[in-house]
Amino acid sequence: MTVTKMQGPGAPVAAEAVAPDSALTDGALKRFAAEFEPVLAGLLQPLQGIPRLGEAMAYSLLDGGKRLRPFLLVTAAGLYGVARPSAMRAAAAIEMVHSYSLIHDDLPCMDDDVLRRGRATCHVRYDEATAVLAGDALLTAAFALLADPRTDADPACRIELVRLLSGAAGAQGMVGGQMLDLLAEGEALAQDALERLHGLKTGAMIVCAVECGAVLGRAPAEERAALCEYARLLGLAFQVMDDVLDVSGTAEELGKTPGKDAVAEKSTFVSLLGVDGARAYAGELAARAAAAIETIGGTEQLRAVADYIVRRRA
Ligand code: GRG
Repeated sequence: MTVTKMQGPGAPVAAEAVAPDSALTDGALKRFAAEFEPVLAGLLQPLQGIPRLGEAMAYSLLDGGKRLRPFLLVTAAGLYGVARPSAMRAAAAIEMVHSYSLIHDDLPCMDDDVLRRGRATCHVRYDEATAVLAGDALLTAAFALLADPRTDADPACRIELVRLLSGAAGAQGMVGGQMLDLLAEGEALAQDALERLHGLKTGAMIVCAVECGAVLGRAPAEERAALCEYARLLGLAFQVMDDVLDVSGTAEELGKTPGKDAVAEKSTFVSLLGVDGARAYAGELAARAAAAIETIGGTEQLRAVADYIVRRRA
């Protein structure tokens, strides 16, 4: 990827900060998803005893999605040599919370969508009550996974993981961001307000994924902080590109309904900056994200994710 020097606020960023090979990440993500799938299915299996509920949980959790947050967690943990089964369990917890948020976001009382990951949303395939319960069950299962000694032998580490996930998922994170998003429908938001909203709604869980990897790895404090800053910028770049794809992608490419932001009269990075401006901003953010971890050894793969984020088509 050719990265232009950033135009906006913040320090200038060297183009070399971004690892060049975005195909590497595409292939690596797909390989990771294939390895992650049976782990996720195995962890879900004991929770599937209740008819319909278990099916709906599996329908929404398995066989789909980019698995970006789990990939980030496992890759960050890998920097510090964390045992893969431990990292995979924490990654499964993050993906369960992500999956719950998508189920609830698609409900008629929220985004009212019928298409997710290229197929019917959970409430369309089952019914609203089942979708609410499947989301609730995935959310609560995530914390049980993190609290289990098989995730990490040290209770202090497990408590820290639980603290991070509850913070990122709740009122001071994703749920708070979702509320701001609902309140903002029909309102013209300034860029700083839009960034705050998305920092909570989308960014908090991305930061949480990377930080959980650092916590499992007992990363030194300054490296943990740098990884969090990388993830914050990455999360924002991800959201800016989500807005771009909402106006430029097709339902077939995205696996979800495009054009919904305009219908809901939402402020987006595209409405504020235009499509080209938003793309350029996402590129700047990705370069800054990569630069934040440039001095940490072994971070090529994480830096390549920043490139992938701005090139993704779904
Ligand atoms: C309902 C509590 C609650 C929260 C909803 C995450 C969220 C908050 C809403 C999802 C709606 C949305 C389109 C958000 C923008 C960015 C985002 C989180 C996209 C979906 O994540 P991907 O692209 O999805 O990683 P996959 O399918 O790849 O897992």
